[in-house]
Amino acid sequence: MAQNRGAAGGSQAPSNRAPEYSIIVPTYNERENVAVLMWMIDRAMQEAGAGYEVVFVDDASPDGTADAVRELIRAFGTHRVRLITRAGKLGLGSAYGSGLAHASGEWIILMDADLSHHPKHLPAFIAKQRATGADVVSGTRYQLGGGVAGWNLVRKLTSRGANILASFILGARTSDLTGAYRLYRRDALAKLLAATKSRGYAFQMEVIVRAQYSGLRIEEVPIVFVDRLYGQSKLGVGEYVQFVKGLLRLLVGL
Ligand SMILES: Nc1nc2c(ncn2[C@@H]2O[C@H](COP(=O)(O)OP(=O)(O)O)[C@@H](O)[C@H]2O)c(=O)[nH]1
Ligand SMILES: [Mg+2]
Repeated sequence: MAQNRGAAGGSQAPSNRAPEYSIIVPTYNERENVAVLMWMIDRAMQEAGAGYEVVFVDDASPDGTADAVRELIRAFGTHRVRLITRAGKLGLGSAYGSGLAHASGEWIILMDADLSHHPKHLPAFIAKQRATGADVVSGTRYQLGGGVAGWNLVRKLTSRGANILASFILGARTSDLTGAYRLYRRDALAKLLAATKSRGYAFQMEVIVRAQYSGLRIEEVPIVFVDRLYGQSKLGVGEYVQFVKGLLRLLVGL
């Protein structure tokens, strides 16, 4: 059973076995966030009793995020923290792909670096995956126990509206299509990434809709999304345009 394989806690000696979970964290200018994030991930994964590694994928962040990650490698060890550096800002979709190519876990967790995806939810993802045998466990803001903190009404309505619209148009059964905090069976994620063409928030939507359409088992866990405290979000008008374009393309293409 998965429980037995995941017995390596955070404080135990490094083993040569692959970790059960690889947590891929794309970063662009997250210098202030990565250390706190790593510390909280380590605690959460110990609580879950799960062996893990964190794979940071940094796109030459001008703020020196990569150096902050190198310090974490020194503090936590090369079995716990890995750093993939890329030459420039190449986008989230390909960052997940680069992370996956270097990840050794059987299960892959994708999460943002800015603490919007709180590591305290990790044990719930893992418990759900272990209890149900799901291929994908998706964090949802839109079920009981989930939510958003720090957003104004306009942003809340935009996100909720986009989700309702997209669910209706695409027949999606998942309640949070645009969230990015998810756990995947490794081979499932590889196939989904290879097929997905959208960018921005439409990317997350395309991945989960493709997962549903290809018959993968999807479960959800409620998460509270907290707006970032440090650094800059990528949200802008361009994101909305890309989302609508992505939605239309999925409508005709899937
Ligand atoms: N490697 C990489 N990471 C990125 C890129 N764009 C955003 N990120 C990271 O992806 C995560 C989500 O980005 P964020 O700006 O917080 O998006 P938002 O929360 O939707 O506004 C954060 O960890 C960012 O640092 C990129 O082009 N390359
Ligand atoms: Mg964010």
